[in-house]
Amino acid sequence: MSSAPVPEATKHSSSHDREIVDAKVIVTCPGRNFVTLKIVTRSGVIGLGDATLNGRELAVASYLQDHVVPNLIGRDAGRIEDMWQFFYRGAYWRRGPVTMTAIAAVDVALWDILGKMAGLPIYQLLGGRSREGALVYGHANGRDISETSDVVGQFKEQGFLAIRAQCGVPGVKKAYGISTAGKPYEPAESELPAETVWSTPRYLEIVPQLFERLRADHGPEVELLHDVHHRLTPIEAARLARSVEPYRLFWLEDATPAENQKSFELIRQHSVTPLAVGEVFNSIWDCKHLIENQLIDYIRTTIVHGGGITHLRRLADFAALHQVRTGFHGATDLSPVCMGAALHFDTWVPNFGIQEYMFHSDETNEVFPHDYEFRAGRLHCGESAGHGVTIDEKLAARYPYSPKQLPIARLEDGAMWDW
Ligand code: KDG
Ligand code: MG
Repeated sequence: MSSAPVPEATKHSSSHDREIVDAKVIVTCPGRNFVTLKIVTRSGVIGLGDATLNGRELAVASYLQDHVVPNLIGRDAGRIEDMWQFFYRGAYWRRGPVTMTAIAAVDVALWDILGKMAGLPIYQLLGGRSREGALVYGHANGRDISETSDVVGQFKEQGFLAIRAQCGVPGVKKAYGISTAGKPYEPAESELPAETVWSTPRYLEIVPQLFERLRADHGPEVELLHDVHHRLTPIEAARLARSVEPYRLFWLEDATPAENQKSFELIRQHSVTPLAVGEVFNSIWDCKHLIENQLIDYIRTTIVHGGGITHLRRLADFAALHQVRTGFHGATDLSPVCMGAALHFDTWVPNFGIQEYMFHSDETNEVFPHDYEFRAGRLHCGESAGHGVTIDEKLAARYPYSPKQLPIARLEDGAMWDW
């Protein structure tokens, strides 16, 4: 009796084929530093995961190299959940940005492998499409209000429906988010942290003026966002959130540091401006109180710094119970590998809000060819199996690591402040 033909997908997914035979950490600097984990199975399927933590790249590379890679060899790449639990629950020293970024790199590489073995894009593995494209916001910044307004106009012309706006603060040297003339904004620019000076009174004066002008120049429809970047105390944040209410922001981001999650109660008591937070979080525990008490509207923790697709799926489902939507971090220090994975997630997740989108440089895009594309205000993930982002390793090797750290901020009297 002849046996029935084995379906293609089954043929490619025996645990023997899925055995991990190689794992490699690739550090490259095509314009800025990126760390990528490459996992290879016995059947030759390759999965990639982003492991970039801005200014701390080599700490993650070493965690991966010394503590993760030796544990990967010989394991079944198809046991994604068990692998996540192994690296999270199995580690006595758990959580923290370095560990969770390393776990994310493994997790995303395994989802990439699973997609390639199944012949399906990751959004299909997650449960299929919830939307046609992910609404994104770009970054308009200018040295003063007029310049920022002009840049907002340029983004609108390019088709952006949502735009984050930042402007220089008179009397403040190197305000957050403002580039040196003509260049895209990149915060990590020197080998040791650059020192910036912060003035809350000057900042609180200018921001409402900025948004008043943007609404006057650009009308009511465009979605406007703003990032405080952790600079205010809770009561100052409440004051800012209230003062920009007439200009209907899509969100006010990182209005105060969130180590003490309860501090957001103070902002909520005073304002209906929507709040976003979480790009520096790395676990569901960092936002449990914020979400359960509906103190925020958008959670920004993203794939690469939050333990990968497996953990973010859990976080997004928990957020959905409380009407909190996703708004993933997407600065240029997260590699195209993270963006590819994030866009599959955004395409699936029911409680999607928005996705941040800064443009990677041409060199970065050449090292990381990808199939996602921007059309009419939205990013669309591709249909390739996996997450749709690859790496040109020969080209990557031509860009050696270049040490760079994020700046620090001091008050005008010299005391350290939150950057
Ligand atoms: O590495 C730090 C940057 O990713 C951060 O400063 C960017 O706040 C940021 C944002 O919202 O993109
Ligand atoms: Mg931010």
